[in-house]
Amino acid sequence: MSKKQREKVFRVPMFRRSVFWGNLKMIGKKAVSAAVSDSDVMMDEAKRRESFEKRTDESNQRFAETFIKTLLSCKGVSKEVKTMDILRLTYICKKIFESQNRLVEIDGPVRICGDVHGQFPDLIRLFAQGGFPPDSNYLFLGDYVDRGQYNLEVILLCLSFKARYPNNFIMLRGNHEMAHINEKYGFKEEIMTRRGDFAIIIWEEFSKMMDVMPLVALVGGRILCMHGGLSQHIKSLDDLRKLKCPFNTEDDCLENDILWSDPAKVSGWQPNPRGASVVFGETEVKDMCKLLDIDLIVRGHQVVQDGYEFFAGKKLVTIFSAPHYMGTFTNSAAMCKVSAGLEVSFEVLKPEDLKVEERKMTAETTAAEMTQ
Ligand SMILES: [Mn+2]
Repeated sequence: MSKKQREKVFRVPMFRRSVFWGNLKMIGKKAVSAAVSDSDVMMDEAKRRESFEKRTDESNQRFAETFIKTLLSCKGVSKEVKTMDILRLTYICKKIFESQNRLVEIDGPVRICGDVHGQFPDLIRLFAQGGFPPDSNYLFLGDYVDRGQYNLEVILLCLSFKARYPNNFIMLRGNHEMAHINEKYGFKEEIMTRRGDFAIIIWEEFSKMMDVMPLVALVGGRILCMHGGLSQHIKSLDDLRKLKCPFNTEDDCLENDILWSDPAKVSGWQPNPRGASVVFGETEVKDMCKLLDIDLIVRGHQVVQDGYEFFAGKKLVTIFSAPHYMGTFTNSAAMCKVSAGLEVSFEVLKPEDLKVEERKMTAETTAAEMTQ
């Protein structure tokens, strides 16, 4: 397929929210009644693996393209998302994550996005603003799932971009990409509600894939990116190249700090009020930049009013990409745009694009219709 044709297939001309919301309802309904095929293969992990291993890279790429088209065009009406396809996509991405480095080293240009938390229409708005892959490269900082209402659509669209463009679409792990967290905050419940008999297998396969997602990325050798923040266990970039995978999510360890820690107006490393990991002050940020010889730390994990917020004399920036977070905040969403020459700028989606009340109502109506 020529580049021109491919762009034509993936380009979504303009995000029209009424049409989109309408179509989204249909995906939800269809997913609930998703037809089941190959049920014995689906039930047996060894048989599943055998059937997925047989597929060529070309076949997997075509599969990912179809998945992207289904999710973007919202033709969920005629092209329902089958359980077997979800399992295949998680399998393909697990293999990709395992084959890539623990510290993902990439160059600009790239757009860095923070937490999305199941807000699928807003994820589409981000892509509409920044350019749909492969027109732009992306680096997501984790927390695709939980809290929001379209966790499945968000994680599936991101994974299908990952499967199709493994080197240009980077997905880091957030603290919600952990089974013991997302069984409490919405993702597991959404799967159980929407996916019927095979729901638990789907959730387990998502969990196995999440266990091997990378935790850190380095852009142009100068910009360090992660979901939560720093750790006093980081002594060199090599420590980040040797991160454990998978790791014990119960441990007080470097890996958990990267997923959980926060910057705060404190001195030194202090216990985190979240009850997990630590908070760290401006001095720790500046010292870490010197130690690792980097210019900037980009992280997500906290809602910030303007979508981005600097800390420690612009040595650290928090990015949050779920506008109107949970329908209760009035925050903007932002993307951090890094050029080929590593210049940093921000693209902001302001809340006025969609009034809070209007948005809340639509979301509630949609949710009600989906569970009928
Ligand atoms: Mn988080």
